[in-house]
Amino acid sequence: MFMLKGFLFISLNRHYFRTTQDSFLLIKKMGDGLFKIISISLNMKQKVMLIFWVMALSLATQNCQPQNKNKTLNPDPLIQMILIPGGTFAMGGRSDQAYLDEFPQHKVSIDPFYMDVNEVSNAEFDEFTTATGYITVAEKDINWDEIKVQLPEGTPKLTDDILKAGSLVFKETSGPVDLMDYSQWWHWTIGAHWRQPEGPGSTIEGRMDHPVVHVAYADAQAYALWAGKRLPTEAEWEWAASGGTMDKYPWGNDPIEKATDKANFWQGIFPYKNLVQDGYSGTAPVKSFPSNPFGLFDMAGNVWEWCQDRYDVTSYAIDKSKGIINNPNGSNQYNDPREPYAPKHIIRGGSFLCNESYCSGYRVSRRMSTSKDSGSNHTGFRCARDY
Ligand SMILES: [Ca+2]
Ligand SMILES: [Ca+2]
Repeated sequence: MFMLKGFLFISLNRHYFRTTQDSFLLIKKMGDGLFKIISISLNMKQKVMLIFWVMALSLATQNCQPQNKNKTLNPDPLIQMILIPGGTFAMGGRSDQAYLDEFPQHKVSIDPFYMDVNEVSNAEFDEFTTATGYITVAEKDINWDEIKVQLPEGTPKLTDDILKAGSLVFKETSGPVDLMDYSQWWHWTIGAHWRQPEGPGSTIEGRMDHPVVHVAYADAQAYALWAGKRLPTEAEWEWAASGGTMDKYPWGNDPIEKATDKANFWQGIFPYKNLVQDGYSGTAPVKSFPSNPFGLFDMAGNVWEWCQDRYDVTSYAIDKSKGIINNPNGSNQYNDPREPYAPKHIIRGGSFLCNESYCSGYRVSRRMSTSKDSGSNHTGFRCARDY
């Protein structure tokens, strides 16, 4: 929704509506700054104004897009994408290891769509920022007015040094800790962002084929828009990870202790003893492990991946009540009783930090959520695209 020259336009799926008692106007966005009139009912005076509106609308929305200085960097969005076949499947908990929010299992049908073969790499994200000048959330100082609404009323203002640009970085603990207290291993690190994953002094040099990390939801969306893609829905992601099977993991049903050649996760005791039996203590280059039956790499482990959907603990129950649901795209509200003030989106697939004692994020049906403005050095994304 946006205002233009005093008129309110309602936007929905690239369509823009304006309606009054004596007129109706429907415009569809065909590309950057390009609009097509789909339906119109106007009097003569309004018709005279129409050309001006469409021109101004084009200019206004061009200013809202990441500036694309070099479109030839992404000549074909389907490069490195795979067509995922449509199908109907039982979404949700598929083993006795499933958490409460993975239930109820419910029938979902998915239309064919394209999915990135690999997690977006540092090299790919670098092409995006070079072409557009985009600055990620983690590279900007924090606006207290924006985050205080996510905190309980009366929370005192954070000090300016904490509000400086930064992100969350994992550090192993020296020994066993309370696994409910994630502040033991997650550290707010000023100066940590995608080019400096471990903070000042670190670099992605030599890691350009690793997945990009420290991306917030808005960063992933901005990249996807530039690439002519979008984020997958949670249902698309689960269907894609399943490879069309009802197996527990993207690699099949081989137990986790025999899967060190299947995915990048944590072997040993979290968060202080990483045995690195899979060869990687942190991120691995994308495609380092075998693909799943649909040809997708790292659907289990390496980095968590953002999905479109808002996190709402009730969304599966609501979807189940509708019978077989086609292409669900999640809830229209944020609803996590554990963190009621934080707008959280779904992340999927687990990371190099996942193991059996903590999150088992590499299971196909495992759901996790994170605040939309938070990045960390184990969260990235991949994109989807309509067929
Ligand atoms: Ca590992
Ligand atoms: Ca992954």
